[in-house]
Amino acid sequence: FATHVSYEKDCSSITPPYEKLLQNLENVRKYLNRPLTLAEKILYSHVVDPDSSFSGSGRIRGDAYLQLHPERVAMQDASAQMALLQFMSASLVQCAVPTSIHCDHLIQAFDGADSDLKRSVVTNQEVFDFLQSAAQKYGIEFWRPGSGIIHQIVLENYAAPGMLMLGTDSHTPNAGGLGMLAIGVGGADAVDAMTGTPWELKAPNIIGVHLTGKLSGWTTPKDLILHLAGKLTVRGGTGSILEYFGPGVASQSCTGLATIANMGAEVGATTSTFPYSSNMRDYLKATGRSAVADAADKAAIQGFLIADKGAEYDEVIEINLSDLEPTINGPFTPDLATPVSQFGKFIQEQGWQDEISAGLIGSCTNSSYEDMTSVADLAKQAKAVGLTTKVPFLCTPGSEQIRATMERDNVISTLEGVGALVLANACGPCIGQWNRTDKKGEDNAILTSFNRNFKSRNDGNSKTMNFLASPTIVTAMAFSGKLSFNPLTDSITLPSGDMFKFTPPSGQDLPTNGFTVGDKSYYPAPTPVPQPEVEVVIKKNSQRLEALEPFRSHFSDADQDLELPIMKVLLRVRGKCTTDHISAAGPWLKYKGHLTNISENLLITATNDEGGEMNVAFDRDTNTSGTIPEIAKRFRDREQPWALIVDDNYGEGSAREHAALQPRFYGCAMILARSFARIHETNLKKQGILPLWLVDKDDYSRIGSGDTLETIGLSDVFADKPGSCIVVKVTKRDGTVFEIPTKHTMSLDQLKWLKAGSALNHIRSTKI
Ligand code: MIC
Ligand code: SF4
Repeated sequence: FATHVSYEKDCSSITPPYEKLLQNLENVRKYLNRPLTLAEKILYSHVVDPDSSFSGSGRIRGDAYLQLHPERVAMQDASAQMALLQFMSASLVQCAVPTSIHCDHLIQAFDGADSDLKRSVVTNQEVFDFLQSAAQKYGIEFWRPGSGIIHQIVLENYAAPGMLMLGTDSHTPNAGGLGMLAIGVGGADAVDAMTGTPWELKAPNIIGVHLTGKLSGWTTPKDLILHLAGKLTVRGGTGSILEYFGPGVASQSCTGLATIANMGAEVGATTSTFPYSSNMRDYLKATGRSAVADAADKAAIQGFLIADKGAEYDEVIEINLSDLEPTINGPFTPDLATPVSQFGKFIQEQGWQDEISAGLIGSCTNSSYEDMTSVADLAKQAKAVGLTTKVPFLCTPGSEQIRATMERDNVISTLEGVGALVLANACGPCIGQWNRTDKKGEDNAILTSFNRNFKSRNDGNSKTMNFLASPTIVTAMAFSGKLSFNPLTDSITLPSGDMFKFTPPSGQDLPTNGFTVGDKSYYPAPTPVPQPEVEVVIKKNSQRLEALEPFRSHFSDADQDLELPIMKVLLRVRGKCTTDHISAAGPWLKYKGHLTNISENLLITATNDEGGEMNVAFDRDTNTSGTIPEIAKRFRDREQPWALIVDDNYGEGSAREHAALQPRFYGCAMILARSFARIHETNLKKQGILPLWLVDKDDYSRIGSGDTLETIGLSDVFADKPGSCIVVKVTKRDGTVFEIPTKHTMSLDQLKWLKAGSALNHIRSTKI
């Protein structure tokens, strides 16, 4: 249908340099004489020096380290603080690439958009002042509190087919909905791009996801990714890009593709992308970027925005969209997938209560116009028979543009008419900023259309079972109040005794009357000019912000002994340990810019495998125990370097670099894992912690707290001796000694960070 274009943006700084990228790609093709996948084309065309990266004879995917030039950086208010504190210590006058800051994570959800926003601005004033002054000084686009969630704003304003972007948040891949590569990283990686230092990435493998068939009825793009998460598990995408292809792509709306790409983070994928489609073009036009659409059309004709014929994937997953049904994932992990038709039985088998205590829709994952109009369709059907939602029903629009368009098109009034509470355009309950007053400490179940459902995430209550579903399933369930309700087959009994059954929801992917931008004051100037005279505001004695002291190198004489100092094991962590376990969010979000204060939460929800208790560590030197931060601090005060022994997929979840900064701050030098999550492993390296993989996963249980660890062979790795590897010598408390083999993934550049004490120390030494 025709979409009214309500405005047109200045696209000069947001159109990818297609001609240059195509030229680079020609250069790359000289070396790689084979058809390339779409993701390879985008990635390799951003390599700084194709001659040195591709001229060798080795494998690229899964092996080669690529030095890349991303075109843009986006940061949210929680992670931007550390990123900027690090950027500032590089002493540059401006950012090397266009960069934006988005105030979204720090906004609380108490009683509704207006008052929540006002209150949050007051309580976080000093942080927002800091971010805004840094933005002015370095020429960064600053999106004020209330403007919306980073990923929604990026999709609406900055994303473009074929672009390479970094964001300091794990759901940055959301922008892949526009056929680009958007990668979630820690702040220190963003600083690479912001300082013009090539950003390094091990070339990912490419998993092809072949889509056939068509979604229909209640099944949405969210169900596709919930289903895929069940298949791949939270580790299945590690080290890989998910590249979707096949006839099923073209029928998806651009925002639907963004939902799928968003949750690629939940399976550990580096990012997700899709071939350029007419729906992407329509979305670009509807969001005021016709110039980008025209340029992308041309680049597509030149073959840039699709895979080459015959391109090979490392693995292909087949999904027939016609076979999918709505899916509900959880609780406590995003990969426990149950089709809605089986869900009632699943709940019964587990012996869980059948009651829902709240329904939450929106967030960066699911707040498109299509999502909101589909939900409004259900609300209208329910209203017509006199129903309101049975449980609190909260809605967080993804941006001011979405909110204002919803308001103009009566979507908000429709939702409010059935009992919804519309919250500020921000992360809110998705990141534990939900001031929930009921169910404290009680067993209960909530349904959300968000992307992540680790324990305690939304309301701080570890007994809240949190299930993920599409916005329409969440809504239908909120009307029924029961987990066992299947809206495809079941009816709700009305007070009159009549039965009411929803007809499948229908939404509209783009508004017929165009988007309305809403409050224009939220928009920053398109290319702000750096103002070096501006002073970055850090209040004296602030409890929220603290300048960063460089970490000391582990090596006292860097030219002599390049083994790590002798370490004690602080703790062996049991099972799932996400970045939420390592550095909790919720009330701690306020200390994101203050390393000393936030470090008080180190691993407080991690389980000690020796004894099975949460937040307990043993100090074997004094035969005492304490909380994990207490004992870690003791080690630091004794100047005793320490190590952690951890389980599979350590550091799963977010891009939160605090999860690496905090242990380093207390003196951690090495982490031995059964396996690591990608972003977190890089974050550790950046901050000067050596991540090592256990070759034999059973060695995990042979090492315990108080044991002494020494590296053997690290100096050979530094010297790049062929075949070198790192062995860890373990001395048990009873004096028994044995050695265990490990694997490392350090590139030569990353070794320089370890030697210098952190990547930033290294950058600083090269920029001076
Ligand atoms: C999340 O969804 O977990 C967050 C909060 O957005 C994090 C970022 C952070 O902790 O700063 C993420 O996904 O990276
Ligand atoms: Fe915000 Fe939640 Fe999206 Fe993270 S996942 S960016 S907390 S809305």
